[in-house]
Amino acid sequence: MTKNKTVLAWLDEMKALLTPDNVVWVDGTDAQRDELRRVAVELGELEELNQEKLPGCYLHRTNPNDVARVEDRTFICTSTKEMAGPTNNWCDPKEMYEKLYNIARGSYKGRTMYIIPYSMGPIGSPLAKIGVEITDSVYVVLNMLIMTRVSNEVWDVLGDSNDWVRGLHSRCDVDPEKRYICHFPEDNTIISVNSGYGGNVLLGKKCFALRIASFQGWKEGWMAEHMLILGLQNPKGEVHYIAAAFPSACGKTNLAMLIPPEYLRKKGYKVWTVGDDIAWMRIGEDGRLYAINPENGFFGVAPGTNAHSNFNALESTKKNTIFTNVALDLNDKTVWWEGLNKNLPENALDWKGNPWDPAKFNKADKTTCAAHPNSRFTAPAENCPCISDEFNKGAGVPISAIVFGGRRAKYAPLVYQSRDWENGVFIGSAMASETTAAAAGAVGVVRRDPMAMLPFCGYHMGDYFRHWLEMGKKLGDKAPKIFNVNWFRTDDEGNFIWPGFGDNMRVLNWIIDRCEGKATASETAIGYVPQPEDIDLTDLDMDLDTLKDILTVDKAVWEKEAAEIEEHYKKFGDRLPQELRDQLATLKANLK
Ligand code: GTP
Ligand code: SPV
Ligand code: MN
Repeated sequence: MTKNKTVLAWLDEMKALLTPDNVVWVDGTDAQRDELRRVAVELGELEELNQEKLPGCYLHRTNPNDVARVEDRTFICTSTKEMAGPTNNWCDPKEMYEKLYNIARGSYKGRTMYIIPYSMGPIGSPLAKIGVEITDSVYVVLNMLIMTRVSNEVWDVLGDSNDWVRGLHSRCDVDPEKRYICHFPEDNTIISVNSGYGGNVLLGKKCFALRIASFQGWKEGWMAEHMLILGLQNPKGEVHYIAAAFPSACGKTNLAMLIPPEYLRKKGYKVWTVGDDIAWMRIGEDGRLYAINPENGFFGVAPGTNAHSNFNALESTKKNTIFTNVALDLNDKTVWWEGLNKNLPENALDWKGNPWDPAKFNKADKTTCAAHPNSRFTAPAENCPCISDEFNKGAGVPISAIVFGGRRAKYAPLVYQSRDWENGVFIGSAMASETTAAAAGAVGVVRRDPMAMLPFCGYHMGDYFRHWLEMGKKLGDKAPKIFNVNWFRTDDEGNFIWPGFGDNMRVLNWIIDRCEGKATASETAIGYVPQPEDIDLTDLDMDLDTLKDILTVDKAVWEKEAAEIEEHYKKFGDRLPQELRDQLATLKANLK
C-alpha cells in the first residue's frame, strides 16, 4: 500500500470521522474486482446480466431521486466568494467543511470503507495526476475501476508527495435535501454526500478532472476542458487531432467515435478516439498544444445509442460494462433503452425496476420511457474498436482544431470558423445550448454555457476567459484554429435538418482543410462560413438549398444574439477581459 504520511494522516482523520466497520484497499487486480462484483450482487447494488451475451456486464438502478448531476447543490469553496465567481455556488470553506462533516459523521457505521488510489492519465505520464477516493459504495468502486487507472503502482508513483487530490464520498441516506457536491480547490479536496450517481460520485471525473483541474491549470499554465479528442486519418495516413467542447449530452461521445460515410471510408478516411468527455492540454516543447484524455473509460449516454448512430460505443458496452438506469429485458437478461432498436421489449422492467408496458410508451412523454433519459453505460476504453494508439501513451496528441458547439434549434449555422484565437475565445465565451437530462432541472431551455464549462469551471469565469486569452498569446501562430458547429438546427416541424452522426465527417473534413489552408469560405459578420459547395454532399439526400439554409447568417437573428451576449457578459463585471468586450463591439459593428 503506501507509507505516504499525508495520505495516512488523512485516512486516519476520515476513519475517525466516518467510523467504518471494515477497510478495504482497492488494488485494481482482476481478482479483487471479481470479488467486489460478487459483493455488489449480494448487496443488491448490481444485477448480473446474461453472461454469455454480455460477459462481465451488470445493471445498477439508482434511487429515483438521484439520476443526474445536481448543479444547484454543487459548490466551489474558495477562500473568497469572488474567486469562485458569479457562475458557481459558493460557501466559506470552514463553514462547509463543518456542515459536511456533520452530515458524514458516523455514516460508514456498519459499512466498508474502500480506499481507491487512481491516476487521471496514464500512470506515470508527466501529464497525469493522482487522486485518492474513499467511498462506502461498491458501485462507485467498480465504476472507478473502469473510468480511471487504479493500481498499487499509483502509490509508487506518488511516493511521499503531497500532490494528490483527496476525495470523500459517502452515500449517507441518499437524502436530496442533504446532497452536496463540494470542491475546495485550494486544499485539493472534494466531498460528495447523499448521492450515488455518476458525475456526483465518480470523483475523478467532473469533480477532479474538470473543477479542481481547471483551477490547477489556471495556476500552472495548462487547461482542463470538457472536450472530446479525436484523430482524423486521411487517405495519406496522416492523422490530425481535433478537440471539441459540447455541453453535456450534446454529442461528444458520438463525434469522438464517428464512422465516416461509406464513400469516405472507401477513400481511406477514418476516425480514432482519444477521449469522449475530458481533455487536459499543455503547450509542448515544439510550442503546439498537446492533449491527453485523463480518463480510462466512457460514462456515456445510453438512449439514442445504436448500431447506426454509434456502432463503436455500442461495441464498447459488450463486455465488462456497468449499465445504470436502463431497462432490463427479462427474456434474456439483456439491456434496452429508447433508440437502441425498434423492438420494444414485451417482457421488461423499466429503470425503476417496475414492469414496463410497451403499449403505453409515448415518445413525447418521458415518464413512459423504459430507460431514464440520462441512463448511462460505464465501458472500458480498451473495448472501443477505434481507440487511438495514442490513448495509453500519455505524451498527448497535437491539436490542430478546437471546435465549440451546442444544441441550437435556430441561430448558429452548421459550421463557421473564428477569425483568430481571440475571436474564437469570444465564440466559446458566448456559447449557448438547450439544457439536457444530464443535469437535474428543466430540459430544452437555452442557456449560456461558455466552452461547455458552465457546470465545471472551478473558479471565476472571467479569469477563465483571461486564461484562455493568455494561452493563445503563448501559442501564437501555433495555436489551434477555432470553429463552431451546430448539428441541431430544426425545421418548422421540429425535425433536425442536418443528418448528423457519421455525416458530421463532412464538416470535420472542411475544418481540417481550413487548418491546412486548402478549403474556401466566405467572411461573414460572425466569422468564416463555408459556401454550400465547400461541404461535400456525395451520397447524401440533401440539396444545396437546404445546406445553404443551415449555413446562413441571419443578421436580424444575430442582432438579438449580440444583445443577449451583452446581458450575459454583465455577470462578469470588471473581470470580463477587455478583449472580449471589444469582440462584442466588433460583432455589433459587423452586423450594421
Ligand atoms: P456527456 O457525456 O453528458 O458529456 O454527453 P456527450 O456530449 O458525450 O453526448 P452524446 O454523444 O452521448 O450525445 C447525447 C445525445 O445527442 C444522444 O442522444 C445522441 O443520440 C444525440 N446526438 C449525438 N450526435 C448527434 C448528431 O450529430 N445529431 C443529432 N441529431 N443528435 C446527436
Ligand atoms: C456530463 O453530464 O457532462 C457527463 C455525465 O459527462 S456526468 O459524469 O454525470 O457528469
Ligand atoms: Mn460530460
